[in-house]
Parts: sequence; structure tokens; C-alpha cells
Amino acid sequence: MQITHEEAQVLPPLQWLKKPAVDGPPAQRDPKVVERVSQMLREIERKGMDAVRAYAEELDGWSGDLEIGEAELKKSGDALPPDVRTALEMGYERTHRFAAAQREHLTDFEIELAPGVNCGQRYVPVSRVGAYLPAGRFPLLASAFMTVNVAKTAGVPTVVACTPPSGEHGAHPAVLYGAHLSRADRVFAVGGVQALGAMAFGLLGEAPVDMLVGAGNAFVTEAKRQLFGRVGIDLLAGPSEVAVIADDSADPAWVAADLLGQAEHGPNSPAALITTSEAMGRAVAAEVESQLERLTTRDIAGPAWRDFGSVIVVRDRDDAVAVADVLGPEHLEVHTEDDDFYLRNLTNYGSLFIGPWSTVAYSDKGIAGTNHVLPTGKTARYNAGLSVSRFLKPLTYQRATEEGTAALAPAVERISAFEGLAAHGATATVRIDRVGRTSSAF
Ligand code: HSO
Ligand code: ZN
Repeated sequence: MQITHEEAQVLPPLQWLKKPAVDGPPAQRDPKVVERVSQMLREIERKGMDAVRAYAEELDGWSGDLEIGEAELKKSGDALPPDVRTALEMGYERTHRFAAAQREHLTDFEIELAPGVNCGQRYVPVSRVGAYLPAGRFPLLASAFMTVNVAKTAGVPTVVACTPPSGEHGAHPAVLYGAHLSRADRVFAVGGVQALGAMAFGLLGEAPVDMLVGAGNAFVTEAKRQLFGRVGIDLLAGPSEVAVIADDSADPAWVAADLLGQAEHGPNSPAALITTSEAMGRAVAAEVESQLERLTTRDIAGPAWRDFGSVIVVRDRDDAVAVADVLGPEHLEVHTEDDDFYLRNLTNYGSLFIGPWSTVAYSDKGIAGTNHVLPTGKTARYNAGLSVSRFLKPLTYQRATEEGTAALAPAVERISAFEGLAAHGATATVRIDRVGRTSSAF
């Protein structure tokens, strides 16, 4: 999400109180990762479950059952502290209601384009989806709400989920409970590249999936990239990012807290403050330093802020929008007296958090309802976060009647003849011959 030095030149006059030490996150595609993933996928495709089991043992130290049974899933919630369970149920309910509202706002239609010529579009769900539920350094409990739940709410008939094996339950109980609440059809304790390969190649007693979704480490992301085309994917997630636009009215302590709230994801997580007030920029920078001292995750958030943090002072709100649109951050917060102006004018971001009482973690945990699978690395220029629409194909159709021949066939005949595509033209001619050629051309 960092501004490159070239981009800084074309932006409106800027003052950098704190420039990131490097231009951007390191390239995602480490050649060693690319080669290893490709070799693993080849092996899995060739040897099937034998390879999946061998990798589970070698990489995750797991040789137990790969499928988490119905009964285990149902009681996964019992292993959780009651308040965590209640919070998860709340997250499921909110994310489900938001996804259901998205579904309702996608409507099929049919319009008459000429007499006897109707065209339409209907949303049809993908048949089979595979969701990867990571459980790495920190298990992100809301993952299934964002993937499995949204796919089911879109109407996907079969959604299988894979999560890395851990502990005696075969997988993290909170991750399992999230998958259960989200209505996963089957859940497997399989991690990493072997999970994605197994789902894509149809090795888990299920037909191959049509789409793979969900975030993971660099190997998981690379596996999705290599499998893309054979299956659909949601997006290729990079390090989590946050940017905040703040004016003089913001509370520097809150802005600092929200910057660190994503910086703790990893030492290469970018966090940027864009401010119309130099005083605010300095106050936030000081706050970040003092909050870092108390933060238990300072060993991650500290380097992230040092190497990937920035404070950019801009002239006015138009420049703030211009800078934010160049950054295209995954998460964008607005703490200003003018929040609606930003809502109307910003165009590149994964998800927007309006006003000081909104914050990224509310959606990260699923509690606010919006999705946390969001575009990173400036891909918000052309991509949005995960939503029901990603699982729904807008399939089109035409419905022409005999009466429609006059509006369609003569023009198609002319174009086909001009192109030299005789057989195309003949499909129009046979229909004209049946209804009779009228003198008027078209
Ligand atoms: N910020 C991550 C999601 C997350 N963080 C979940 C914590 N829990 C990507 O949007
Ligand atoms: Zn987060």
C-alpha cells in the first residue's frame, strides 16, 4: 500500500513527516516459494491422498483422521469459554445478515430490447467451493464467517473447508465452531498447499471444487495463484494494511491505536496516516511510539511501523482523497469533520470505516457484519472485497420469438457476410426464409 517514490512525484504537494523506509512490501513471489508450491501441487495431483497424508505428517506432524466428523463439529462450541462462544455467534449472525442483504440486492432481470427480442440475466451460484481457514500465528476466528458463510448465503450447494491440524481436536475448536455456525458441509484438518491441492483435485471424497477462497500464508497464496484458472479464487491476499484520514478534530490516541491495530498483523504490514493537519500528524506519531511501549505485540507492530509506517500531510481534503486513492488501502478509516465528503469521493479502498466510532477490528472479528477478506497491495484499484456476488455468476440469456426475426436476422446476415463467416450468416438466413424476407432492411 506504500506510495512509491515515482508516485509521490505525481501526487499533489506533500509533506512527509515520516516516510516509509522502503517503497512497498517485498515481492510476494519468492522464487523458492513458487518452485516448492509447484512441486507440491504436481506431487499431489499425481499421487493423490498418499501425497496429502505425507505432507500432513511432514509439515503439520499430523497422522490422525483428516475429516472432522459431524458430532465433533457440533460440540466444538462446548470447548470454548461461554463469552467467546456468544461473541462468535454474534459475529456469525451479523455477517450472515449483511451477506443476505447483499444477496437480496442482486436482482435477476429481463428486458425487451426490440419487439420479440428479450434478454435477461440471472444470478446462479457456483456449485462447489473450498474455503481455507488459516490457524497460523494467531487463529482468526471470524474466517469462516467471511468465506463459508458468505458462499452458503449466496446459495452455493457444497462448501468444504480445510484448516490446519492442531491439538487433540484435530483443529482449533474456535475455528471449527466458526465453520459449523457458517454451515460448512464438510470440514477437514488439512493445512497449507496440500489442503488447496486436495480441494482443487477432488481428493477428499468430494468432487473437485470450482472455487478456492480464504487467506493463508505465502505458500497458500502462491498455491491459489497457481491453481487459478483451473479453479476460481477470491483474491490473492498480501500483508494486512490500514490507512487513516484525519483532520484536526481527530483524537490522536484513537488514530494511533487504530494504526497499530493492523500493524500487529506482521512486520511488513503497512499503516499510513493521511492528515490535513501537521500538528495532528506529529501528535499521532508520538502516540504510536508511546502506545508501542505498552503493546504486547510490539515486536511485530514496532518493526511494521518503523519500516512500513508513514505520515503524510496534505493541503486539503481533495488532496487527502487523491493520496488515499493512490494508496488504495485494504482498510481505510476517516476521522474528520467531513466524513460524508470522503464517503462520496473516495474510490480505491477495500472497506471504509466512517467516523471515530467505527474501527477496523469491528469488521475483522465479524461483529460489524462487513467482510474482512479484502484487496491488498493496491488491488483495490480494480477489485472489491469478498461478497456474495463473487459466488454468483450473472448468467445471461436471450429469448427471441418469430416476431424478433426482423429485428435480428438481417443485421446478422450482413455482418456475417462482411466478415466472411458464412455459417454464422446461414443461421440468420434459415430463419428469414421461414418468416419471409420483408423489403425493409433494418
Ligand atoms: N485484518 C485481517 C482480518 C483479521 N484481522 C481478522 C484480525 N482478525 C484482514 O482483513
Ligand atoms: Zn486485522
